Amino acid sequence: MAIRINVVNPNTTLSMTEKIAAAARAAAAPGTEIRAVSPAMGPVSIEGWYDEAFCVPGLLEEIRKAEAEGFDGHVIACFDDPGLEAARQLARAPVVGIAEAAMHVATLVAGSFTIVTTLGRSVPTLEHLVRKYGFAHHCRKVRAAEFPVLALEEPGSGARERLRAEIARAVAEDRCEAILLGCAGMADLHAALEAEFGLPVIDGVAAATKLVEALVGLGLRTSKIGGFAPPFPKAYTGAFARFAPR
Ligand code: 5HY
Repeated sequence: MAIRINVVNPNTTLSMTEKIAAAARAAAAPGTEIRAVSPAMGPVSIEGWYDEAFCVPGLLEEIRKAEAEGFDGHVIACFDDPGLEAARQLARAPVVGIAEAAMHVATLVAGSFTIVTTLGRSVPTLEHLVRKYGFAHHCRKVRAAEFPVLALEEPGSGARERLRAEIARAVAEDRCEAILLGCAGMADLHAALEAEFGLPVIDGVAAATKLVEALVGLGLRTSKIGGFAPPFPKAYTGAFARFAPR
């Protein structure tokens, strides 16, 4: 079954969008078309609550456009899962965030997991998601390797070495049975890290891509009888006028 998945990198760094696209395509089934985009506006990287807030309008615009183009499913490719519920209000197709996807997949192959992300200021957001999604009993720890998101785009930045060192500490200290890569910019690293550390190392981009394929294959679409019903038509004023629900 040929399906089309809209993968949105909510930050506006196109090299990361390409890396995310490659990871999604590597995971996708032969008949699946991956189209990866960034919003036309917003933060170049998402590091904490404020960046996350300002990535959402542009993200939702990409979801709305892809729905009009008839895409079969959507992936939100940022480990903060920004705008996930608002996107589900706009979409009939399934919408899967990479953090939620990674956590679900992890608990099917491991009894516990540690998340390793970029900066310490992103840790509270991810700890919130762990509780929100119901994985507090599985998550041993959320760790930060302490490098900025865009260091993953810079060869020689030392980001990979810091990530490996933090994973080594997680394996030694946390009694975790899997590692979740807590940033979409790490998507190209999971195979090498799994080989090095000898436990499942889960990339949320691949996990979300396969879960969207599974949901479409099950004939499941976003429920419209409750919180994910379309937003009520109303006026939005000022710069947000064009985002008004029609
Ligand atoms: C992400 N930030 O996946 C998150 C991860 C983080 O721009 N893409 C980003 O480090 O908060």
